[in-house]
Amino acid sequence: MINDTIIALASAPLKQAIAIIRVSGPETFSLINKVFNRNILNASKEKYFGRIINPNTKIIIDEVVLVCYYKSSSFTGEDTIEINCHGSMLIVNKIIHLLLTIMKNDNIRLATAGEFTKRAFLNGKIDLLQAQAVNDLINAPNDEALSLAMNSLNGNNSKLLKELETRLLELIANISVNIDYPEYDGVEKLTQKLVLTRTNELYSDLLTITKQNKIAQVINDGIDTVIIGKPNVGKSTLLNALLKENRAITSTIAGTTRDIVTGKINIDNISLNLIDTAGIRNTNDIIEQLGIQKSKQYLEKAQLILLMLDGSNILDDNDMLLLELVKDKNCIIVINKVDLQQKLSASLLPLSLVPISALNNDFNPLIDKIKEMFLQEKINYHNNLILTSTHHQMLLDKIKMTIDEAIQALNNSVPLDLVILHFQEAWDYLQEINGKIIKDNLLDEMFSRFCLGK
Ligand SMILES: Nc1nc2c(ncn2[C@@H]2O[C@H](COP(=O)(O)OP(=O)(O)OP(=O)(O)O)[C@@H](O)[C@H]2O)c(=O)[nH]1
Ligand SMILES: [Mg+2]
Repeated sequence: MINDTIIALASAPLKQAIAIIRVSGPETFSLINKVFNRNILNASKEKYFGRIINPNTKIIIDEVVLVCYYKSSSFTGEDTIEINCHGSMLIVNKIIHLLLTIMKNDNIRLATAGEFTKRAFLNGKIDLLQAQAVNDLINAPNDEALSLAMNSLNGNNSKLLKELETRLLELIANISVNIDYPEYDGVEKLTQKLVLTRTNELYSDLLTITKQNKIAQVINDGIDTVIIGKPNVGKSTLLNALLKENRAITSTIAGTTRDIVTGKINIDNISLNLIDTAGIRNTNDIIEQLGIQKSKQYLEKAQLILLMLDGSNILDDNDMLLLELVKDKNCIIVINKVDLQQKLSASLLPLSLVPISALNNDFNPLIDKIKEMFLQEKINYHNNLILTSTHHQMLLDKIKMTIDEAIQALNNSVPLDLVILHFQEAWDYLQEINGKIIKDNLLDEMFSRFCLGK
């Protein structure tokens, strides 16, 4: 309930120098006033230094600084106080427990994940794209993702969404006028032509936006990358080299890795969600077979496959089997162990090969290749609407589809009063993106991905 007063630890639940407890909602000031040694009810200061005291036992819990935000000046749009206390979880828990129990009021409760941001949205302090940006900002894995989130948080993205809205509205208006005043001869033909030109432009811009969103998704979420190859080619050595730690066991014995091993890396603006797998070969070892089965499952889900071959050996049947397996997939063929004398004959392989030496940390050509594949096009986030939530991207796809249907209809000279229905449908999807049409469960779903206290 929006009338509840909510409480949460906004900093990490760790031992640290200072912890911040956030309180927001109508009872905020009266609640804190009960446990603070100074009266904050009629004051208008922004900061207070004082003590949190249990009024029943008179025991001092901590010395704190209160940062007070009055309704319109707060992030949530409600009365909010941030209690800066000493960063001991024991103190934090005592303060939160006191706040939850002292007024014996059921409307004072712990916040759910993302509830502060949800309130900021419901109270009109930020729109849905900016709310999403708050979460993106916190979770940004690299500099580019940070810039994307900042660009959305500062409202530029919302401005671009509005521009899209205006264009769609103009189209709807144009057609409506035609439908309402059909008496002028030839008006319908004129409108049809004008609307078709504008709709084509809109569609082509939607295509660009979709393309750019795909890149943004890669930047934000990383690329699910699976390393495969027959045993002993150096898959786990590459994983360790990329992660700069000995995460997976490596050895000269074929069949060392039995299960999958994962890790995340950020190199420049590329984030990889790496999965090292059991070497794929024909084997009678049952455990190894299970591992191989798993490797094949991950292969199916991967956005990128690194198929590793051993450059110091000739190709064998196991390699050929793997090459066949990845034929139609998004794959880079990595030739490892280039530090050794090379025996592998490239003539049997596809043209583009990436030579590396995992053992010597010599993998830059691989990173360059990945960048070339995924980040060839730069994101122009000043001019393009970037939607990072999957739900918003799905809505954008629906808009694109609907606009395409409108184009087909216009090309087939379908009467305008039928064509307009497509535009109206697109309009509804757009309203869902900007949060003007709210589907309640979706809102909950979106904010539940946030951290507590945010
Ligand atoms: N000279 C050289 N040796 C390497 C290189 N990469 C890996 N090796 C060696 O090759 C052997 C096998 O490496 P692993 O990383 O365990 O191979 P794997 O592909 O994970 O093998 P499985 O887990 O059995 O499928 C180890 O002795 C590594 O030190 C390399 O670039 N150069
Ligand atoms: Mg291995």
